[in-house]
Amino acid sequence: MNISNKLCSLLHTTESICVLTGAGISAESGVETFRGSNGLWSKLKPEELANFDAFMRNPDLVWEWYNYQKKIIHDVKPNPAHYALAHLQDLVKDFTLITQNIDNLHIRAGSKNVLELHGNIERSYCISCGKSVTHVEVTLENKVPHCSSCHGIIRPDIVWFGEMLPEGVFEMATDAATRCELFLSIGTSAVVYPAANLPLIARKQGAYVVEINMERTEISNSVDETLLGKAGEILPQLVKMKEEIKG
Ligand code: BV8
Ligand code: ZN
Repeated sequence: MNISNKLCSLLHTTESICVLTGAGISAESGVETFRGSNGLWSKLKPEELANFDAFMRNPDLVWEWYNYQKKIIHDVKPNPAHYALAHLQDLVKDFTLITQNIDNLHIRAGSKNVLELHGNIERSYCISCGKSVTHVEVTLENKVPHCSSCHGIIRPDIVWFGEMLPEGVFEMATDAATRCELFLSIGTSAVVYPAANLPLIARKQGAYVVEINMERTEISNSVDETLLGKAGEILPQLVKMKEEIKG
């Protein structure tokens, strides 16, 4: 894999790395992406599923959709890309991992203090009293779980289109993007905001921004370097370089 001298020397020296991941980092685990040729959204329309009104109109359908995603996620494992980032965290003093993914695979790979911009499929909460629920009983007949305290409807703890990101999470992500020396944008088409702003915020303050993706994206013209290829192949090589330097 050929990388620029600049990236090579940064890997030597930097102690401040910020990473943004998208669905592409989980693709090699067998989790479908959203916007690729056979992506999830090519079959289903996000506006019909991933928004609050759609949920209130048809909670059964939305729970069916998330249970389908949950089943896939329970059957897969983190891949070398997830493990490489978990290892990189131990090699760098100031390391922040920000993910748009809801699949919990970074946490399962051992990453700590992950900033989950769009929530996590393993968590749910009651829309009436806000009670957080980790494991919902969704039976065939009653597809929509109800709160044991107030009997309100329970929803997935996932940020839908038009919803605010979790309190404080985007602010911490922005802080990390603003102070890092090296920013890695991995496996994201960079079309969803405000997440897609983060690489641009990093670039604006002078970080070296590297995109690791299977294809060029909306931000390819605004980053310093694009490494085209699979995250599961590229990341272990980059982390190995960092490790050799650390000795
Ligand atoms: C908000 C949860 C503030 C559901 C998701 C017009 C213009 C700009 C913005 C907007 C607009 N209209 C509305 C908006 C705002 C909207 C938005 O950005 N819309 C876009 C789509 C136009 N954003 C919001 O609504 C956000 N909230 O703005 O709140 C607010 C609130 C109220 C009023 C005013 C303001 C909330 C966004 C959260 C949406 N929720 N998901 C669910 O997941 O079920 S977004 C969804 O897309 C996923 O979370 C996913 O993470 C995210 C981004 O997708 P990617 O991760 O990038 O995945 P994708 O498939 O697109 O790309 C994968 C890439 O990987 C590809 O490039 C592929 O080539 C590559 N790849 C594949 N394999 C590999 C690989 N790369 C490396 N290795 C491989 N092996
Ligand atoms: Zn409740």
